[in-house]
Amino acid sequence: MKANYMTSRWRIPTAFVAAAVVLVGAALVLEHQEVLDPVGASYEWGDVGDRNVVTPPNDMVLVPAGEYIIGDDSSNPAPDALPRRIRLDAFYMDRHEVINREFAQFVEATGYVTTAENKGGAWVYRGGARDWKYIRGANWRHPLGPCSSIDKAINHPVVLVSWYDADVYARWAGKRLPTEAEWETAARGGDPAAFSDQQRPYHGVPSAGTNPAEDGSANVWQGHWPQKNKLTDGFFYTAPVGSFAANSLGLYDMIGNVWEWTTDWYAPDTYRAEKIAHNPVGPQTGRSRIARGGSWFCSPNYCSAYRPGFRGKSPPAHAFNNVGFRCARDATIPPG
Ligand SMILES: [Ca+2]
Repeated sequence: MKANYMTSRWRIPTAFVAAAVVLVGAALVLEHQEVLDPVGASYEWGDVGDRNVVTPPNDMVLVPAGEYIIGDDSSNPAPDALPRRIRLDAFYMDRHEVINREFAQFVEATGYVTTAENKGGAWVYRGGARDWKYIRGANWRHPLGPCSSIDKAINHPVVLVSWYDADVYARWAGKRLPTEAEWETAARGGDPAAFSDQQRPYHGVPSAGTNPAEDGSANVWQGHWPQKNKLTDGFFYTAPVGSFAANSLGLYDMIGNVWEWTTDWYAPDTYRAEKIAHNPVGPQTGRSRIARGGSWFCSPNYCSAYRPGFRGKSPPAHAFNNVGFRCARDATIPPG
């Protein structure tokens, strides 16, 4: 009887433990489904399907000096981006976004610790109907949280970098971040005539007349967020740089993939300047820095910023897993 007693004593907790395991397991499954279904469920950071992309060199591309028109020429123009005439000196622009491999070299050389690492977390989207969430342990090495990695994404743009991180990297590299006027001019292919054709709202990026939200010509979100990402472009999160056609200057991913920090502070009236500005740099101070180009998260119903004239912005200390950067340099300094 003693044995039975012992047995029954053990059977009860075993049953409880088994039930608890089942409940916890079910909760985890539900949590998993809530966070990751119906879209994004099976994607890890760096997934590229059957794509085999050769990473282009990150040499710098010359954008010629000239007089340009910038501003939102889409069919639904943003009120803070009225067409504006500017004059720019020649400058160089990175051919592609700064990738994880490059950022890792910077960190190895300098011991730099990013804003997200110092804060202990950052803003992450990982699929599903939940919007952005602050995740502890998310940083450039862990784009979806502490259990994720960039092992498969070494040639993808670095993300979860604050404006400060991007600025320090650029100066370490002997470069600087582009101004928003430079960024937009480069995104338009450096063509003074590119603005005038209203029928070609996506001209220059990546090719005239395309709409990445429909044709997958850049890495954005095709379909209605959050229910459906058709993945016409082949990527849920970031894509390796060079996965899509370059614009007419040879610059990759000016639209989509990740937002790109620029030097300018945001002000709603920057584009209302009446005079032709020479190398405009925006206001002296502000609360948010400009970022441009939209990202893999941009869908037609949420964000829809996948055009050269859309002025994105964010507080400079915030880091998101759809924001990165590329660098620029004065043309008077030859590219190294
Ligand atoms: Ca995509």
